[in-house]
Amino acid sequence: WLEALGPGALVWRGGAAAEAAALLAEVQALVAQAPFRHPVTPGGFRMSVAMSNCGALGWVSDARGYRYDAVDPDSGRPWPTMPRRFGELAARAAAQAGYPGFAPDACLINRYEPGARLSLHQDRNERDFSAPIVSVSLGLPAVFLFGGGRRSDPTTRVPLVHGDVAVWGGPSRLRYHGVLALKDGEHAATGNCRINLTFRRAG
Ligand code: MD3
Ligand code: FE
Repeated sequence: WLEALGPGALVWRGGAAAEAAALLAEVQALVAQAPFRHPVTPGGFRMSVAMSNCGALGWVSDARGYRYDAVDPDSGRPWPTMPRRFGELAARAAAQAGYPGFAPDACLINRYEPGARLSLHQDRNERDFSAPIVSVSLGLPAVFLFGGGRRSDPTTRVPLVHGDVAVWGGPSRLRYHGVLALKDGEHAATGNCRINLTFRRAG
């Protein structure tokens, strides 16, 4: 079922549950080619979330800044191809939310281990903010923080569990957001971590 979060933003509860195992098998194959790493922010901090990418473009961060790049800086090779199943799920979710024709060219794969968090930020490295962002949660549950147009705006807490698919577009596309520190736990599908797939039109 669909749960509205705000203008242009909703969660499709359980939207990926039926194919979660297949998605995680794809993740395993992808990170064999482009292993998880902890990016360093331009300010010099090691991120607690481990990341990889697939698709034509991947999100990278280093001392020079945040950007999308076609090449994995750790290997010098292009990012692995986005599995067909990934793009189709993202497009299906976006269409249900009122964004037909979503064709993501970037999939960021985030791995949260207990204690890992993502502080409040905006996603603004993409070229075109008219495309939504679709995110798929797998494994351990997390608490998502959904803010407003300014960092100081109040936030609401949204629980995201295994199989949930969220779509953020339109007036919500540039809202501040983050993820609270992951609680320790064990999930049958992922063990002691949460995997989040974030689909974007970046180029
Ligand atoms: C709301 N990832 O990678 S995805 C990120 O769970 C990121 O790994 C989180 O934020 C995660 O940048 C949350 C959900 C998300 C992504 C983009 C948004 C929510 C958003 C953009 C605007 C508003
Ligand atoms: Fe984000």
